[in-house]
Amino acid sequence: MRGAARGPTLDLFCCEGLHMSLNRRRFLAGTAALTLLPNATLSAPAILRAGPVTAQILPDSKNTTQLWGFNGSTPGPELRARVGETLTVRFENGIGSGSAIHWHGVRIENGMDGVPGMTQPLVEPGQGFDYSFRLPDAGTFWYHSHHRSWEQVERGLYGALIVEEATPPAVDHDITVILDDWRIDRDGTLVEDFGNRRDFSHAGRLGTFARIIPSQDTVRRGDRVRLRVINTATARVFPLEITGLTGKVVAPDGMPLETLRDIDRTFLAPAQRIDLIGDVADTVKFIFPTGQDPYELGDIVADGNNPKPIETPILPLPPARVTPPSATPDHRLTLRLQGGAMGGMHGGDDIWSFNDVSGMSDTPWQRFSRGDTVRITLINDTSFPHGIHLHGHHFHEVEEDGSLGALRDTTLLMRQQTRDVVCVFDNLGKWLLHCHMLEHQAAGMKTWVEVV
Ligand SMILES: [Cu+2]
Repeated sequence: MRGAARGPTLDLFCCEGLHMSLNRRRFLAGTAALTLLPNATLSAPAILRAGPVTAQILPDSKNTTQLWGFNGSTPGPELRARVGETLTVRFENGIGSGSAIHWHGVRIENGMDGVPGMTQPLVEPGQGFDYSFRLPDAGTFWYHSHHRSWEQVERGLYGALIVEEATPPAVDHDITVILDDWRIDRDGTLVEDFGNRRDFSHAGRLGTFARIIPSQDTVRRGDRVRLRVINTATARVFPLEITGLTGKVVAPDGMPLETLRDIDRTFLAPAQRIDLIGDVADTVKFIFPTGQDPYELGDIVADGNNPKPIETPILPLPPARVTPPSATPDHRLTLRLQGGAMGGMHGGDDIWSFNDVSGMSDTPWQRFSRGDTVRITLINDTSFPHGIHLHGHHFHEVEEDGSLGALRDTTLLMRQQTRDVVCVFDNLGKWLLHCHMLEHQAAGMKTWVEVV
C-alpha cells in the first residue's frame, strides 16, 4: 500500500520469535473471565493513574500477566474528545519509577508534549502532572509513557486517544483496535530482560505473542465500521492483512487522505496508526502474513445481519488544517540512520546514531524559524527497519514519483531504504526526532530540533 511495502527485507525481522497464535474459542473463554476490552468513555476521565495491573493477554484465563496500566487496565482507558476541544488530564504516577505521558501525534503545545528533561520535569513516583491542551486535529492518536519507554510502554503504559470529527462519518460502529506484542512465557509470565544489549543492538524487543485488543468484538454482516488500528508495540513492524471487510483506508497516523486507498496488505511501524472505513461481509480477521502459516492476531466476529446497511459511498474525511509546504524548501537536510548489529562504522558513541551523533546534544540538530518548509532525506544505512517519529508536527512522505504523499508523524524505513519527507515546522518549541523502535531510541537513535 505504501511505498514501504515494497521493501523486500522485512520478514526477516517481523516474524522472529512469535511462537503462539491466537485461537478464537480459547480467546473468548479467556475474556469471559477477565475482560480485556479497553474502557471506552464518552469523555476523558480527569485522572490517569499509572499502576500495576493483572492482564489477560494469553487466551487461557488461567494464565494472566503482571503488567502496568492506567486506571487498572492495559491498554489504559480510551480517551475520546472532539476536534477543537481542550483535553485536561491529571497524570498520577503509581509505579516505582519516574514517568511522564506523551500524546503521540497531537500537534500539541510544547510544554504539554510529555518529554521529561526537555518539556517538563520527570514525574517522580507518588507525584503527578497536569496536562491540558487543545486538540487541533480529528483522528486516531495514542498516549504512552515517554520515560524508559522501552520498559514502560512494553509493560503496558499506553492507551488510545480518539479525536472525533465535528461531524463524524456515518458508521454503525467506531472500533479501536490496539495491536501489540508481548515477550511472555507460555504461562503468561512477562520476561523481564529489559534493556539487554541484544535487543538494543538488533531489532528491539520483539514479543513472543502478538494479538489485537479490539474495543468491541462483534458486529453484524452489512454493518459499516470504522476501524482505528494502532501499533503500540515497542519494536515490531506488523505486516497486516484485514479480511471480511470491503472498504477504504481513510487516514494514516490520524491524518485524512484526499484520495482513499484500497484495503490490502499494509505495514504498521511501531506508533503508526491506520483508519479504515468499510462494510462487513464476514468475520473481520486480522492476519499477520508470514512465509508459512499466517499468524492470527484476532478477529471481530460477524454475528447476524444488518437489515438496513448504510449505502452511501465512503468519502474522504474532512481535511486537516495544516499549513501547506512552500514549493521551494527553506532547508534541505539529510538524516542518516546509522549503527546497530551488522551495521557499518559510525561516529556516534552509542549503538545507534543520526549523522554520527548518538543521543541528545546540548544544542538542537537544527533550529528553524516558525513556518519554515524543510525537506529531509532519510537514509537508512543500517540492517534493520526503523520508524522515525517527529514530535509536534506531521510531515508529508514524498512518493517515488516526487509527489507529496500522506501526512504522517512516523515514517517506516526498511533497511537500506531512503525516503524524503517534507515538513512545515510551524509549532514553536523543542521537539524530539527519534526512532520509535524504543530500544533504538534509548541506544542513541534520537535527536531534537527547535522551532523559534
Ligand atoms: Cu530504529
